Amino acid sequence: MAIKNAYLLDLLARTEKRNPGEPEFIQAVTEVFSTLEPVIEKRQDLVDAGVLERIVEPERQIIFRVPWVDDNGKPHVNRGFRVQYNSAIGPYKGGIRLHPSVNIGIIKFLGFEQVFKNSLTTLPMGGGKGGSDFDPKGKSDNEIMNFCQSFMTELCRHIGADLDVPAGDIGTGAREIGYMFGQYKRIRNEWVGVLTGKGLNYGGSLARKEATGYGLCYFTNEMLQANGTSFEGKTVLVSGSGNVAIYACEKATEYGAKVVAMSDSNGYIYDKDGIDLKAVKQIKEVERKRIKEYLNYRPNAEYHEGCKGIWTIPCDIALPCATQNEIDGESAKILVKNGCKVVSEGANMPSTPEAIDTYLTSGLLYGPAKAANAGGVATSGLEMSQNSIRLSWSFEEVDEKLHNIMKSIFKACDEASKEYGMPGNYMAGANIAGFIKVAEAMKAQGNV
Ligand code: NDP
Ligand code: 2IT
Repeated sequence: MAIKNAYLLDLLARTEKRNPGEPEFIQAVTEVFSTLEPVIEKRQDLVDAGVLERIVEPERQIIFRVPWVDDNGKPHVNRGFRVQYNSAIGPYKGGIRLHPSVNIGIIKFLGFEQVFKNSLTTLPMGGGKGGSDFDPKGKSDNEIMNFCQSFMTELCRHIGADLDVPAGDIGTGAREIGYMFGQYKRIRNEWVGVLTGKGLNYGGSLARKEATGYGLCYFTNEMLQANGTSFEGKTVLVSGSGNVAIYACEKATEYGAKVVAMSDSNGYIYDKDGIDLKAVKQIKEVERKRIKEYLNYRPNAEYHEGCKGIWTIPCDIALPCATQNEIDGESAKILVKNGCKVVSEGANMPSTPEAIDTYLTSGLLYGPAKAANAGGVATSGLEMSQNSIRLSWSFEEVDEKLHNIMKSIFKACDEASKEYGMPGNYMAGANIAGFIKVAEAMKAQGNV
């Protein structure tokens, strides 16, 4: 969607100039701005309070050296990041990404998205994100531990249970959170809920592991039902085969859909009879191997090199759950040509602007990431609550709360899209609903 408003265009140009070499950050800001025009026309008070100028500038950005030693005694140096983006409605909250592609622009875009996402969850959480260009692939447990301890040795000065609460993201799961939590506790000499996604026997929440994927399907189910359809009997593509992808596949299958493809950064599997999720869990969660191993379990399935090809498989519903910009304009057009009617995002910003334009002009149901994948951080919020009251809730209790949160997120997106004259454009609805709550809190707290 093109931006026409002169004020927004000018601020976007200034933001681009101040953040050179950060295309993903500019992409995320541009998308949000493209939907805010009707809001700033109605809410001059928010413009006058300088909210937009402040919202494109993170409150604090921390960059640090992470030295560690591999199993052969060789020293390595990575770069660590924490962007404490916005604390208007609660402590900074957001994951830690460990992937060689990580740089300040990637972490800043993720932090920016997190602000609006966390606002949509209905829970009191600000937005932040962190990570490192460390590549966990092929590393031993000992090397992962050395890295995580070094990373936390610096990070622990900047976070806290009421200040900034990191969690998992790409490359950071229960193992990494465990090592980071141990190091925090050792240095600070306090046991507090400073990280979420912890193990179940030391303060983790039931259903956190499943939450992003389940939440994605809960949100998508609401969107489907509001438009007179359902998951039942639909053919679904799920990209990725990590935490989000696995539990999206599980819940979509429970809802009566058939997931026929999954992927990793090397290639994708196509199983026309429906993915055997037990095999995927064994390969990915237990053995930490590549998705092509799937053929050892299901010899009739196909494996293809390269990740883009997954979007050429005919489907009704696409659930991108791997990484940013994984669906470009060309892939979006192929999806539409093959009959895809729904794209709902488990990953953060998985669709390029050209892809989003294709969804909107082709009349697809489009569930944008900051609404559709908010179930993970929402359940992290529930983990924080449980840590604070020193109790643990049952799986059913957490799952029910998650389900209700996802319903309310869909309702907020739907209502905002209608109120601001773009009915059915849930991207606009999510941006607007997420923005207004944060913007009002910022205005109320003065120019800080
Ligand atoms: P995982 O590390 O568990 O899994 C990531 C998956 O995506 C892997 O299959 C990985 O393949 C694939 N992938 C990663 N980078 C690329 C790439 N550059 N190209 C192709 N495939 C890639 O991460 P998560 O499942 O936790 O995260 C997936 C997405 O969901 C991310 O965008 C994340 O920000 C988002 N998200 C995660 C939440 C969570 O709670 N974990 C919450 C909300 C959003 P390979 O193994 O080959 O690298
Ligand atoms: O992108 C995300 O929302 C996450 N990686 C989860 C963050 C969290 O704090 O649980």
